[in-house]
Amino acid sequence: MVENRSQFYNSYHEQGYFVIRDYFNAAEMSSLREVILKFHESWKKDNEVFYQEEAFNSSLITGSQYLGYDERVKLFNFISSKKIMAIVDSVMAANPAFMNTQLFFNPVNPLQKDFWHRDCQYDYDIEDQKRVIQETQVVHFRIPLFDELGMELVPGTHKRWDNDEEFDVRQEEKGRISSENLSCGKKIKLAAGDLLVFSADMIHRGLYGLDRLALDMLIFDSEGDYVDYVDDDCLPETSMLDKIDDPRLFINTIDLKMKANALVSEC
Ligand SMILES: O=C(O)CCC(=O)C(=O)O
Repeated sequence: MVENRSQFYNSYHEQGYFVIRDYFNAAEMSSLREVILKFHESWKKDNEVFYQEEAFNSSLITGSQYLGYDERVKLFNFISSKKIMAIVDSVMAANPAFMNTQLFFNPVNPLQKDFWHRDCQYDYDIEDQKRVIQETQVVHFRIPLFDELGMELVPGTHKRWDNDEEFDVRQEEKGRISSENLSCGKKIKLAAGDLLVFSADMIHRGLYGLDRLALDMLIFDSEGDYVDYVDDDCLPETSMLDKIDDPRLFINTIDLKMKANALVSEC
């Protein structure tokens, strides 16, 4: 694992991603699937129109709206399990913090196309996007629950700015559209049990098809200014913390929230 750790670190920092095949065993996958499918079925019922018309993901999976106390504890324990923390620690700085979870599925409308983007483009203008990709990053840990076509990524774009083709396609400039193919796109097919780690700010798109249902965990470096993105309800309740084997990820976020709240009340 020590050798692998430096391989993971190098791949992530040079390419912006890496995949570990068959990382989770059948028992781990079946236990995860049980909790996630319970969430997904309830979420779909509650969001019927959105689901039918345009959705391709849901979020806040660890929140209290669709899962009970024990199911949430189980999910928190999966997210911060030894296996996942070993990978988090191999690619991230000293104090990784939990941001959110998302669940990606196929849109109901078969005409809806998968699209290229950097996550930061929804929050920052162009000049700030250029800055943000050079600073602290948010990392996606993606776990497909069923075999899927996976993701398409443009290696190296977690640290470099777009070329003209990439920019025009993802920003839909000069008559281009974000679902067009990119010449440097690399398709990463994924199977249930694989783990894909990739930078949220690299140019990427999910590939629709097969029985896609993938859990994404978003983790950020505590040095980054991301705590405002965290929904309190997605964090473990205080009474859950001693039921979580290694609650570091959540405690780091809770500490950041407390500091942010203290600053607001000082002003
Ligand atoms: O799978 C998808 O549809 C998109 C995934 C994605 O963009 C992300 O995880 O940030």
